[in-house]
Amino acid sequence: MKTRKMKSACWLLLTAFLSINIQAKNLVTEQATLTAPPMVPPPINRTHNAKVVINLETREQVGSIADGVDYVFWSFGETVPGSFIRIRQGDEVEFHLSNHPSSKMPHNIDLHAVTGPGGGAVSSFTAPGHTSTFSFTALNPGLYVYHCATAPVGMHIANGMYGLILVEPKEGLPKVDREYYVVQGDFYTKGEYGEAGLQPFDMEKAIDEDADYVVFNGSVGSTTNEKSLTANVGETVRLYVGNGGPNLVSSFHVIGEIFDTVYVEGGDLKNHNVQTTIIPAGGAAIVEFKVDVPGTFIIVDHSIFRAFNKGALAMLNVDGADEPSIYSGKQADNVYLPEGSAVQTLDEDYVVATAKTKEEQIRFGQRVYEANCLACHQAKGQGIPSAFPPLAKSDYLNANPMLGVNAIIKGLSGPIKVNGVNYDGVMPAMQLSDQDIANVMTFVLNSWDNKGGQISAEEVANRRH
Ligand code: HEC
Ligand SMILES: [Cu+2]
Repeated sequence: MKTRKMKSACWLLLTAFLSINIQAKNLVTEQATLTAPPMVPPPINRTHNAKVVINLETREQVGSIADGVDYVFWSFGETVPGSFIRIRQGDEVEFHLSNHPSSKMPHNIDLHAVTGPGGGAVSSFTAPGHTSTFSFTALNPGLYVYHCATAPVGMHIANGMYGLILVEPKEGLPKVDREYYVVQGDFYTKGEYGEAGLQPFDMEKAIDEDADYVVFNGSVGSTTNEKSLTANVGETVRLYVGNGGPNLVSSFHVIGEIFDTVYVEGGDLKNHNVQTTIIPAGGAAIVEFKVDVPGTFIIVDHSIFRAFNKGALAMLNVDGADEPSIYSGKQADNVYLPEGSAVQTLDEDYVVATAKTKEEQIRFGQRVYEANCLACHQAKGQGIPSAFPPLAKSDYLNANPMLGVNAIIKGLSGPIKVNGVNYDGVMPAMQLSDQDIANVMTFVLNSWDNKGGQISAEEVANRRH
C-alpha cells in the first residue's frame, strides 16, 4: 500500500500519459473470465468501469482437424478459435501475453478492439518462454476479432491464431437464453481433404486461397452430433460469430431459421429478418433468433461446397414439443399430373407410383437416389472419407439390407463400421414413401458391386412399426 503511494507520487511528476494510470488506481481490478469455444463468459453486470486483467497464452500443439487427420495448430489459450474475452466499454485492460516455452515461434496479438498502433501487436511481441504486458482502454463497443500478427502473418492466422473479444456497450446487451461462440477458419494442408496423418501447412495453397478445410471452431465436426449447440423451443439464441480467415469470406446461414436480429459486422447497426449474413475475414457478427420448433438446425457457410465438402457445418439441436402451426412436417405426397403432362412420355414413368418389375424399381430408385442420397453418399456410392460411409460394396449394407431401410426410415447415428472404417455421423430420417424406399434400396443393392436383391414396399411398411 505504502509503496504504491510512493510510486504514484513519482508518477505525478510525469506527463498526461501517466494520469491514465493514476485514474486506473481508482478502478476495481478484476480477472477476466475466459472461455473455450463454443462457450461464452457470462454477461457483465457492472455499471462502472473496471481494470480487467487478462492472461492469455500462445502455444503450438498437435490437434485433430478431421477424423484421422492431425495438424499443428498455433493457438491462443489452447483452442481454435482462442479463448473468448468479454469486457465492458470503458474498461481498462491489462493484457499479459505469455508464449509457452515449447513454442518454436515468437507470437503477438492484434486486437481489433484496441485503439493504438498495431492493435497491440508491437507491444505484445513475445519470444518463447516470455510474457509481455500492455494496457489499453476499450473505447468502442462491439464484437471484435483478435489475431496473431507476427510475420509471416498469414501463416500464423492460417494455423489458428485468432479469436473474439466482445466489448459490451455500457448499457449491456439484451438478455437472451443461450449464448455461443462460433468462428470460421480456412486451412491449407499438403494432403487433400481427409488425407490421413499429420498434415503440414501448405503455403502455396494458402497464397492461392485454395482451402482444403473450411471449418467452424477448428475442426470438421467440432460442433456436430453430441457436440452440437443446444437450446429449447421458445428460447432465444445469440451466436457470436467470427471469421478468422485467413482468406475466405463467410456467408453465414442457419438452415431452417431466420435471424431475428443481426448486429451487422459486430457493430451497433441492427438488421432484422436476415437469412444469410456475410462475415468478412477478420470480421464478426452477432446473430439472434428465437427457436420456435424442435429439430436439428444445420449451421453452414452457404458457399455450400465448403459446408458439405470442406467441413463448414455445425449443428444446433432444439428440444421441445412440435409446433405444427409453425411447421407441420410433410402432410401429403400426391401424384402431380398437370394438364398436358401425359404427353411427356419421358417423365411418365416417374409418376407411376408402383413399379412392376425389379428393373423398373431400379430405374425409379435411381431417381430417388439422385434426389435424396447422392449429396452425401456421392454419385457412385463411394461416400466421402470420414464423413459419409460408402454404399458401394458396403459390407454393412450387404450383410443386412434391411439396416439400410431402417436408416432411411428412422435415421442413423452413432458409431458404425463400414468396410473396416469407423464412422460416427448423422444420417437424417428421410420422408419417403414405402415404394420410394423399396425402389432406392433395390437400386443401391443392384449398383456398384453390391450383392443384388430386391426390396418390396410391403417389407418397408413392416419395418415402420
Ligand atoms: C445428409 C447426409 C445423408 C443423406 C442425405 C443420406 N445418408 Fe445415408 N448415411 C449418412 C451417414 C452420416 C451415415 C452413417 C451414420 C453413422 O455413422 O451412424 C449413413 C449411413 C447409411 C447406410 C449404412 C452404412 C453403409 O454405408 O452401408 C446406408 C445403407 C445409407 N446411409 C443409405 C442411404 C440412402 C439409401 C439414402 C437416400 C435415401 C441416404 N443414405 C441418405 C448420411 C446420409
Ligand atoms: Cu503467432
